[in-house]
Amino acid sequence: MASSLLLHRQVTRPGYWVHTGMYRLLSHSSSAKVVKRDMAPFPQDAPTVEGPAEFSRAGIGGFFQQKPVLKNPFLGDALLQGYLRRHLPSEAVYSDLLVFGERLVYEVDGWGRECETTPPKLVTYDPWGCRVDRIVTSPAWQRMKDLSAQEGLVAIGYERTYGEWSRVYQMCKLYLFSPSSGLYTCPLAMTDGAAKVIQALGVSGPTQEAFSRLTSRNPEDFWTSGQWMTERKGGSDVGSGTETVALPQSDGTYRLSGFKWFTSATDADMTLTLGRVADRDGRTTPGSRGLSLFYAAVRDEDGMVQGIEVQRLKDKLGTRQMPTAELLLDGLPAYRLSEEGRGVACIANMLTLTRIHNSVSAVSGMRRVLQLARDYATRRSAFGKPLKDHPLHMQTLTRMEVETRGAFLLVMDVCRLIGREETGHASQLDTHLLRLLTPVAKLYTGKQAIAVISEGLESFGGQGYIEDTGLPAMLRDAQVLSIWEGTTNVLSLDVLRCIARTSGLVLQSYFTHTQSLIASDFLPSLSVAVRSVDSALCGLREFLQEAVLKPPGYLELAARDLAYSLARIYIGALLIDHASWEGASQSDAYAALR
Ligand code: MFK
Repeated sequence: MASSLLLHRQVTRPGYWVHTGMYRLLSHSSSAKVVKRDMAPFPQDAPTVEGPAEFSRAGIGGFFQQKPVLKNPFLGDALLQGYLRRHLPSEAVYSDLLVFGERLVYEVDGWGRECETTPPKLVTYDPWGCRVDRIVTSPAWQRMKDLSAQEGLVAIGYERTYGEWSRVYQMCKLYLFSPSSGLYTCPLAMTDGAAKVIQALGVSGPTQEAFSRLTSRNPEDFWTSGQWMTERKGGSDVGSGTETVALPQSDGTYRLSGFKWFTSATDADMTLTLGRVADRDGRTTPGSRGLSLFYAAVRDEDGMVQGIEVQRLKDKLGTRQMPTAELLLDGLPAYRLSEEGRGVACIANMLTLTRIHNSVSAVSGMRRVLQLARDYATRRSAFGKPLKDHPLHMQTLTRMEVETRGAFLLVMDVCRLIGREETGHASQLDTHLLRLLTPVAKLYTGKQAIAVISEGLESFGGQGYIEDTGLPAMLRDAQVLSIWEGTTNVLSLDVLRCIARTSGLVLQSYFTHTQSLIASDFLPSLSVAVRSVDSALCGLREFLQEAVLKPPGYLELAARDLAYSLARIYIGALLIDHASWEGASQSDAYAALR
């Protein structure tokens, strides 16, 4: 009654005649009769004052907010350009990334959305009842595969045209690609990891073809690889959780039987996986020492899965563009690649590389949301002026920028280190740093990506929460970055493990190198930042000296904080180092000071 009165009162005010119709609808609702406008003599009922035309009938008002516009992500990234000018000043690289940036905007980004809106499906049976277990992906997902080959997104890392900087080049390209890729960077990470494992073990026999396909630029030949490590009992604890058994065959191959609980991008052509070789009596060795590494082709020549049943596709918070499946391995033909019992040690190469890819994706997500938020700040006005003129809003974006810059420099430094290692240029210090900083970068950027992207969504107000803007998917997809390829805690413990295994040498290298980054000729204006990093380094050293005297378990509890400190101090040093370069900009100096 009260609402009817209110509505009735409103019709007397200009511009609200439409409520007359609503009033009629409400007052007739008890008899379940809907009064249609064309049935009711609407003009007679309506007040004589006409409302603004723009709010009449089908009109919904004249204001429409301009959406944020994606521009060439390479051109919009001053730090990336500066970093390359400093370390890899190649005309060819510059122009490749420039052209690729255009392609991303005008072609690929739309495919990425299509991957999200057309998620993969599992077809278990054909119309005639035959079991087929076919994973059907969107045409856009297929195009991503072709594009990945054409653009050399894996190949660049193996062609090594730019020597020790080839990985940096490859990862810069992936960094541009990732937010538009519809998560295709996931299969590429595993593909790259598989190629690296195969190369490290020596390309021969069945892996010869695999290696050339994984690193091919020809879409016809290009293969992707899976990385099936996770079983129901073991996500992080691979050593005790892996139940898959490998039965030796008379021809030297194996048949794998087991259940893989998470297999990402399961439409892959091949996979690397772990299993336990059974002896003649069917016995296996428990724990990590019983695990061996296997290579398997996923499909036969007719394109049918062989020795595999796809149980179901996972229903996930994010990464919906990509099929993640539960697989029953039922006699999957496989080749053993590692020595027996050396599975974890051999797949570690894959873990290193996929963790680097993960870090690249994390920082690229931060950069993308920032680019969009910054563009939006020029298009959206509130309280009488564009968002870009609101100091608090811009301060928030600036904080995101500093975080993103720091993460970028950390990740690129790890890419630099792996490039040096792969080309035989790595010193002992580089090798130590690579081992220590890979988990540090992965865990730190994975968490920061979630924080920065979440903040980024907020900068669009309610629109950041609206599904078909494409923005919520960014946050959903970021959430996985701190989970897969080792959770934050597992990686924090990996940091402790590598410190222990090297008797602290990785830390020694860390201190030496970080100190050298801030000890080189820095600008006088950066002295505050230098002092700050220097004192944090001293604090960290003191903490570690005390920690080793504490009871066992103390460091384990501190592992996450330790890893974060390692990340933040190193980032501080990298920002100072970059800002001290002769070609640095004012923004570089500002970021270092922040
Ligand atoms: C866009 C990016 C997309 C990324 C792709 C995502 C696709 C998703 C696919 C997956 O999620 S696959 C599942 C990923 N699973 C994990 O990451 C497992 C996390 N758990 C761990 O990392 C554990 O720390 C680990 C399984 C490695 C522990 O196993 P163990 O057997 O207890 O390891 P242990 O005994 O410490 O080391 C065994 C050997 O491996 C040692 O070599 P040696 O025997 O020669 O001494 C270690 O040095 C070596 N190793 C272990 N971790 C290593 C490593 N080497 C280098 N780096 C590491 N991180």
